[in-house]
Amino acid sequence: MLKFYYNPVSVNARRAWVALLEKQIPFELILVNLDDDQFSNDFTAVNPLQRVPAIVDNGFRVIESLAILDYLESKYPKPSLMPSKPENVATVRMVEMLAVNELQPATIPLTRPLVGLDVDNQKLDAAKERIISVIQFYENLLGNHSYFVGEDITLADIVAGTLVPSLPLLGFSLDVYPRLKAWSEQLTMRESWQQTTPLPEVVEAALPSVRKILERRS
Ligand SMILES: N[C@@H](CCC(=O)N[C@@H](CS)C(=O)NCC(=O)O)C(=O)O
Repeated sequence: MLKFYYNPVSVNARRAWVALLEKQIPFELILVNLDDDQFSNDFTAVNPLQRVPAIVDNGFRVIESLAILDYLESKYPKPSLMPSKPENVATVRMVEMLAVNELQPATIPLTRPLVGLDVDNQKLDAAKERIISVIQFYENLLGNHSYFVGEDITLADIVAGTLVPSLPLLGFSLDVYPRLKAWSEQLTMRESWQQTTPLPEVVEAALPSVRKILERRS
């Protein structure tokens, strides 16, 4: 059975987890405690970069969440989470890359105070501006559709939709983005989102390890 290495508070892992559930792929959930278990010999053998997520499927190892999503889509094409029309492929990729390269890094300055780390006000303001640019772009892109590409969920919704709904928890309201807010509420009602939402006590318990990770990266 496919092995999925994850941690419940990892956004990177959650996008792969949601895709596994949406595709109804049977998998074994393997917890990697981010309080240094990521550096163990066993896990380093799975991912030499020592990060979650990782999967091993029939002995084939994949690291990097977006690569995992592409692998799952190719290997388990039904139900499809990737459209085929060129414009739609581009839309999915744009949404994914903006989430991973722009939005996710911009949430770090907002997260730092929550784990007791200081944050430079200039960096905080720049991060907020970045977040506004991305979510305004998402808001426009959604138009009157239920999802980024029409009426069916795709990888775009999974990647952005495992980040955007957390923005209010970081003090960033979605109230002035009504389409994105409705999209976000609709996604969080799906079984795959409900199953992968970390419990508040799990988040609370993970704060010291999140702090250590952020300290190492700054
Ligand atoms: N680009 C990677 C990022 C993976 C990543 O940073 N994972 C974090 C958890 S969200 C991690 O395992 N951090 C452990 C550490 O930094 O020690 C992906 O998309 O899979």
